[in-house]
Amino acid sequence: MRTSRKLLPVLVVVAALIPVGAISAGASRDHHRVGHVTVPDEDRFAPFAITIRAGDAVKWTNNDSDDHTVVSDDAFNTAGHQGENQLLPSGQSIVLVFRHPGTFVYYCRFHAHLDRSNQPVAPGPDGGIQDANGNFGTPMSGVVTVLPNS
Ligand SMILES: [Cu+2]
Repeated sequence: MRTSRKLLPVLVVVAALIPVGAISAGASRDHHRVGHVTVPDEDRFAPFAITIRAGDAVKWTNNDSDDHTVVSDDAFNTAGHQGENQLLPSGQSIVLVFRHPGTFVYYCRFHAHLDRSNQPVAPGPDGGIQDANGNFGTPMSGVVTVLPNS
């Protein structure tokens, strides 16, 4: 206890000598910006494509009454998070931080599946939602582009 009381004035002086710029640079390294993707009250990700910088995060929020998922399409992913397979329950959010540049292609496994070329395709009559024109819609998928943090 006596030792720490003696050290306190020294620590205050040391802290005062650290340039303000060094403190804010350290703080900004931990504070990443967040890009937002929502599921509106229908089976799609909005926006479909989002661009962020390395070190930023993407937050998916499900505003639909149904549960959805965020599943990595590993054939195309170069931005990390290979094997990602997360439930995105109704009314909830998930966050992924992207540490390096590349692309993160993803889909919802409840409302799309991958064809032989690893492209997300609509589930069709076995689970798709048919519109008035008889179409099963756009497969529920999206892409995150991560640019270098320069
Ligand atoms: Cu879905």
